[in-house]
This record gives sequence, C-alpha cells and structure tokens, in this order.
Amino acid sequence: MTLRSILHYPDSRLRRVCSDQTVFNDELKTLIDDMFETMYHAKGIGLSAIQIDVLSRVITIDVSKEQNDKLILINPKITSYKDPILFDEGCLSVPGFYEKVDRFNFIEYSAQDLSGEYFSSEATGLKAVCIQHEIDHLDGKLFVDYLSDMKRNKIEKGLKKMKQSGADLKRDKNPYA
Ligand code: QAP
Ligand code: CO
Repeated sequence: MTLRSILHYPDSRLRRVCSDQTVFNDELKTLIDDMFETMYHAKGIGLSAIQIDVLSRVITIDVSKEQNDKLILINPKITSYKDPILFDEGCLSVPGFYEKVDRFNFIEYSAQDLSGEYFSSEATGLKAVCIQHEIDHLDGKLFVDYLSDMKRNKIEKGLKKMKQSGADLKRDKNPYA
C-alpha cells in the first residue's frame, strides 16, 4: 500500500474528464488499495482517482465513523435523483473549506465493482451527497463551481496563502478560511 499525494484546487489537472475503467486486474486493485489508504489517512469520506492524478472513473467512499464500510464505484452512473437538499460540503482537494451546495438527498445509482460486475443500489443523506460529489470529480467538476464568484475567489486566495506559508493542508481548521 502506498500513500499517494492529493492534487489541490486550483490545479488544472482536476479539470480533466476521466475515461471508463475497462480492465479489472491487479493494477486496479492496487489503485483502489492506495486510494483507501490515502483517503483514510487524510480523514476523508470520498476520493476520486483524478484527485491522485489517475484519469479513470474510479471512486472510493466510506462514510462510516469506524472506517469499516468500503464502497468502490467503477464507471458509476446516477439513474434517479429525489429530494433537493442544501448540504455543507468539503473536499480533500480543497482542504479547510466547507460551503453549502445544492444536492439531492436520495439517489439510485449503478456501477461496476472490482471484478467488473454491474450492480445497482440507492443511497440517502451523506452517502448520497458524497456519491454526487465524487462523480462530479470524474467530469472535472468541483464543489466550488457551484458557489458564487466571491466565495470561490476567497477559497482560491486562502489556499494560495496556506501553500505559501507551508501550513499543513491536512489540518481540520484552515486559519485562512
Ligand atoms: C466529499 O470530501 C464530501 O477540508 C468528500 O481539512 C464531503 O472527504 C461529500 C476533508 C462532505 C459530502 C460532504 C476535507 C478532510 C475531507 C477537509 C472529503 C479537511 C480534511 C473531505
Ligand atoms: Co472532492
């Protein structure tokens, strides 16, 4: 297992569109192991491969407190949305910043698993929002795109200052937020 480094907004590499994952081999298993390790280490609940600079439609999620409820989504698609909700969201690529985003509280989705098998399921609340957030990443989209120019600029400036100062981007509270 290897910790991978996470790209940070406004890195343009986060703006690319990811390709379908078409091979289900040991290399994919290693990628997913590394993604969980990287995500857990950073105290995240969701990570998309593009955030570690891999351009495949691969997502790891675990919204449990105990970090023992792994969900792997490969080539996921949301098939229905219900119940609009305003949800306070963050992102491992935007450390220290949280803002409210328009999402849906219930979704149905389908995806492939580690062996390439198709499955369908549904999700509510935090898990549903996390899936919507992570699928956005696969299309080069970030939660900051939903915010006002003012809020987005504030976040960009804050992250820049933080990088200049060499502050620990993993910290829960960003002094520049
Ligand atoms: C997406 O984000 C998400 O700023 C996943 O200092 C987040 O795992 C969906 C994190 C919230 C729904 C609600 C962020 C960790 C983790 C930070 C994450 C930080 C440390 C974000
Ligand atoms: Co994110």
